Amino acid sequence: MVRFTVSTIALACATLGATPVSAQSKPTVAEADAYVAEAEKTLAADGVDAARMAWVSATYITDDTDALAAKSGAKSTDLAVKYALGAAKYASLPGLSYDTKRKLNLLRGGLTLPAPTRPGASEELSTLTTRMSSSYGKGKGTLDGKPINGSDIEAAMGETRDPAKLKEMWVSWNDNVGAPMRGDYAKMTAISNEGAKELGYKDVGALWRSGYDMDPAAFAALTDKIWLEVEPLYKALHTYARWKLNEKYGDAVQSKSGPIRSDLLGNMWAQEWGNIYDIVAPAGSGNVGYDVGDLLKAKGYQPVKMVKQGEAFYSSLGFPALPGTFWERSQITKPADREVICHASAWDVDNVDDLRIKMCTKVNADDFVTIHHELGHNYYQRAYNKQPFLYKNGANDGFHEAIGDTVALSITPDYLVKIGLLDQAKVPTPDKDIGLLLRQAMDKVAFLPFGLMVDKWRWGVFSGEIPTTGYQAGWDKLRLQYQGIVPPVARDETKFDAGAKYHIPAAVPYTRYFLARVLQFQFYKAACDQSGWKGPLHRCSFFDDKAVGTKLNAMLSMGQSKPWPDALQTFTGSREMSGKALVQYFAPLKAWLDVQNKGKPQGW
Ligand code: X8Z
Ligand code: ZN
Repeated sequence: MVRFTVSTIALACATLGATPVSAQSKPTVAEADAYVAEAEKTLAADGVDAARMAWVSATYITDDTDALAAKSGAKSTDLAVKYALGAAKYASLPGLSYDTKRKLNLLRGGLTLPAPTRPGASEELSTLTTRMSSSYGKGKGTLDGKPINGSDIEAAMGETRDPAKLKEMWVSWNDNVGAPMRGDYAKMTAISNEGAKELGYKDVGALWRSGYDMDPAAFAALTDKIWLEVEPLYKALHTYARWKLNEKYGDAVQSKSGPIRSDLLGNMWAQEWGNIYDIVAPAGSGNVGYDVGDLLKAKGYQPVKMVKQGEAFYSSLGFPALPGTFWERSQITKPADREVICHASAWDVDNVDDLRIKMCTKVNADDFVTIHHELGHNYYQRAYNKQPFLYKNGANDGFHEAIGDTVALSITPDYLVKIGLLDQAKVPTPDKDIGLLLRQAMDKVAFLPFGLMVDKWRWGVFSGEIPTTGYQAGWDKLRLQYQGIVPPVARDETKFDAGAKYHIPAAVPYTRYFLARVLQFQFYKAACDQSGWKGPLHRCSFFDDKAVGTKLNAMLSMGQSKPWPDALQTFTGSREMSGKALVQYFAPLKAWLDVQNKGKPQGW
């Protein structure tokens, strides 16, 4: 299964054989050890069946696979909840070994959406989540009045420059996909909150924040602290991008001050803006001069070849080739004859070597990065496959999301020459460094406030601070506050734009991507330092560096066996997650943006 966290499906189902905590006598350390061993064995075995079920339903959506997936999900949740409740009873026992204590905590906090134990609740919860995920997978918007599926509309939002068409796609997607889910989402929230309370958490948001080897409130404060480090950079990019959009589209479409119209940014969710680099590129000589998507197309790359190219990078670091089954079982392109969930994911079906990706790959720059991203999950999964079951996970979920992105930061002009995609004569000269940095910032920096606000919204929904009657207003408020963007048309409480973003119906926590965005720069800088790179950081590619690969593998193979600061220290020497490496990478761009932005309206 997609082992982003120990999810309910990964913790799959079978007979409930856990060692019971005796009602009469106090539990003993030996009983706690046996309980953990039993849980690991049962959950590991049953997780494989659940993962197979989940794979089939995600790659072949029908009413039948929905029904089977819902049933399988409910059984997995029941089993995981049972072990979580049992774990809570042992957790404070004195004299527990380090591993037993850590694993009991992982068992207690490992569910993403817990169901309460009352009869029927897990079935109801699973039916709701399956229905929402499957509706998202089947979702369609329109372009020129004709239906267009999710992966096509995503690509079209990156390529289209006609504001009317952008608006049509944005409104139709959000109206058709998000709005109908509103009722189900409210029910899902209520039931899973009940489940979280039974496990001793205030609500589901509190459960999610508890998975970081630190006090949950301190974790929330850490994310805010990181945001403050990177916010000036985001504000500078926003000011500059708004100016360029105004130059291109005029006041009637994008005003010179205030928020940016979100459908103009080259992405359905305005989360990454790299697709409109052509609009913001520095005039004349500063421009990069190539687009990775165009290079791939010019050289006749097909999706499988793009994945092979990704694999070759990991091989160059010393990681063994992907197994033959990866190529037989992965879904690399969208099947023509059936509905699937196109949103990219990486799977480790047997927790050993049955690695797969599921994508609807397009030959463009976004998907070239996404391939490296997904493969990062797969190589992480394989690196920790000798760990005990409960440690088969990332040091924290941000680590899991950061590995492939770290590798993708190495897709520099010189690397593109090495793999034959770019002619040596077309390598951007040093005077084009600002263009290169700006292209990266449009994806990496633009994402930061989005990466933070998605779970600010969900934390608010789970805590009740954002009421059921205020879902849309709460979403729009955070989009404005953090990203400085507005929808192209007025929204009201019949809408549910949050539901039009995959991770909301699929219940995948999102703070992981915010963490990954800063962690990947920490990892990348460490790798480049290890390789002895002396030039500008953004020109470094650690392709072919076996020593970096060995050190990376040392961190990856730890899985979740130690608190994340230990893992971070293993690779970077530091125990602190921070935005400093990202800020340092973009420092020359920040200085340039500040000059461009002089005298222009700032903020929104
Ligand atoms: O969901 C993903 C990956 C799968 S874990 C494709 N990402 C986030 C998103 O698309 O919203 C990667 C970047 C952020
Ligand atoms: Zn991912």
